[in-house]
Parts: sequence; structure tokens; C-alpha cells
Amino acid sequence: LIIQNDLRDAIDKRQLEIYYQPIVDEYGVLAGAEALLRWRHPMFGFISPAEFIPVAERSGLIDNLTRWLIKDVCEFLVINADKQLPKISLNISARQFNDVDFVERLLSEIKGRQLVASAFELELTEHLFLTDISLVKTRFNELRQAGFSIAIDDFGTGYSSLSYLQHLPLSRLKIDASFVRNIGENDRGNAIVNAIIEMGHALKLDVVAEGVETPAQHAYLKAHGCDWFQGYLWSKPLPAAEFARLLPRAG
Ligand code: G
Ligand code: G
Ligand code: MN
Ligand code: NA
Repeated sequence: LIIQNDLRDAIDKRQLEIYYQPIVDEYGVLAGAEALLRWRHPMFGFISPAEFIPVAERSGLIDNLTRWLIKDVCEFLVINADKQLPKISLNISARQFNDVDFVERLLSEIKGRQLVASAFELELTEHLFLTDISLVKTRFNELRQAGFSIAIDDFGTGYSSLSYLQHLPLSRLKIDASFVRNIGENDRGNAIVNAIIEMGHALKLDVVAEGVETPAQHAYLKAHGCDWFQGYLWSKPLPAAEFARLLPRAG
């Protein structure tokens, strides 16, 4: 309850911040970034979004928080318009996704700043598939038609059936870090990662590996055809100003 009350003020008090974690191609060249929320609580210090997003959802604060997040990411892109901007991936919870105004709000923030939907990827988790799949499909098509890319995040930890994946307009699968961590630990760990990459490619999806920490994990993923990489091996999530310094000039 303390967290809920404090979260209400956190935006106004500028305690929330968006960090950006680079996503790189097979050569280590910056190709995208995932926006990750951070909350510095004045008394409790850093509180993980894994903790406060569910609180925001239960209390309805998620609407405000989402609005702020979209606005802040759009402002980041506008401020850095003189640079080559990578695609920005936003984490969207099932609750946010199911909000009837979600797409409209997203588009109005983007268009109001002369940005385009194709500058964004939305990361959704398999939790979504527990709700009415025909609604999910309609919403996916709506987003895709507007120009957004869609990725399935934490892939392999949830409830996707292959038939869902086949019928939804997706662009990428993100292999959950827990699988990446098992690479080289045992044969099964390796086999699961191979299976995810092959399945992604069979469905014509690009595959992103998350939580890549060691050169051995990277080598294995690359040898097995993984397309994109994210993890401490290249960079931790960075404050916006620090991330902006990595961006080459445009033109
Ligand atoms: O970066 P970190 O490991 O602390 O993130 C913890 C969890 O919080 C991850 O599952 C991540 O997807 C989620 N998360 C981070 N930022 C956001 C956000 O802006 N919105 C939502 N819905 N989840 C987020
Ligand atoms: O659930 P989601 O995939 O959105 O969460 C990504 C989370 O993983 C973020 O909280 C981010 O801080 C964390 N993360 C990113 N790279 C690494 C990494 O290489 N190792 C570990 N342990 N965590 C990572
Ligand atoms: Mn994510
Ligand atoms: Na993930």
C-alpha cells in the first residue's frame, strides 16, 4: 500500500526514469533498444518494474504510467532526431494491451510528434494468450496495420500454442534469458535454444536472444542462427543520455 501511494506521486516527482538497453546484430552493431522502466524510491531505493508494474495494474495507475512512458520515449526520439535512431522496443503488459484506448493513445502521442509507428516494437508476453484469442488477433492486426512491429517476449516461459504464433502478425520472438543461461550447462539446455530458433525461423520470425552474458553463449547462439542479441555482454540498460551517446549522427 505504501508502494501504491508513492507510485501515485512518482511520476510528478520525477522518480521514474526510462533506461535503454541496446539490441545488436550478429556483428555487435547497434540495431535497436529496449526501453526499461526504473523507479528510484526516496526511501527504499531502486524498486524493480517486476514489483511495481503489477501494483500499477491493480490500482489503475498503469494508465497514467503508460501515458508517461510513451510520452517520455517519444520525447527521447525527438530530442535525438539528429542521430540515427534504432527501433525502440516497449514492454506492454496484458492489462495495457487490453485497454480499449491503447492503440489510439499510442498513435496520437506518436503522430503528434511527427514520429512513425514503425519506429517502435511492442513486446508482449504469452500471458495474453490466456484471454480471448480472437480479440487478441483483432488487436494484433490493428497494431500491425498502424505500422508497429510486435515481438513475443520471454518466449518459452508461457502458454503460446504454435497455432497462435502461426496466425498472428508477429515480427520477432525473444528467447527468455533463462534459456540463454542454460546454454553449455547441459544437452537439454542447448536443445531447447536450438528448437526455439528453428521454430521461429520456420514461422518466418526473427529471433532475439536476451540476457546474453558470455562470449560462449553468444558464439553458440550465432552458430545456431540467432538473428539479434541483447545482454550485459554488450551493455546493461543505460540512462537515456548515456544511450544517446552511442547513436551515430544521421546522414
Ligand atoms: O529491467 P528489468 O529486469 O528490471 O525488468 C524487470 C521486468 O519489468 C521485465 O519483465 C520487464 O519486461 C518489465 N518492464 C520493464 N519496463 C517495463 C515497462 O515499461 N512496462 C511494462 N509493462 N513492463 C516493464
Ligand atoms: O522480461 P523482460 O525480457 O522484458 O526483461 C528484461 C530484463 O532482463 C530487464 O530487467 C533487464 O534489466 C534484464 N537484463 C538484460 N540483460 C541482461 C543480462 O545480460 N543478464 C541479466 N541477468 N539480466 C539482463
Ligand atoms: Mn522485454
Ligand atoms: Na524477456
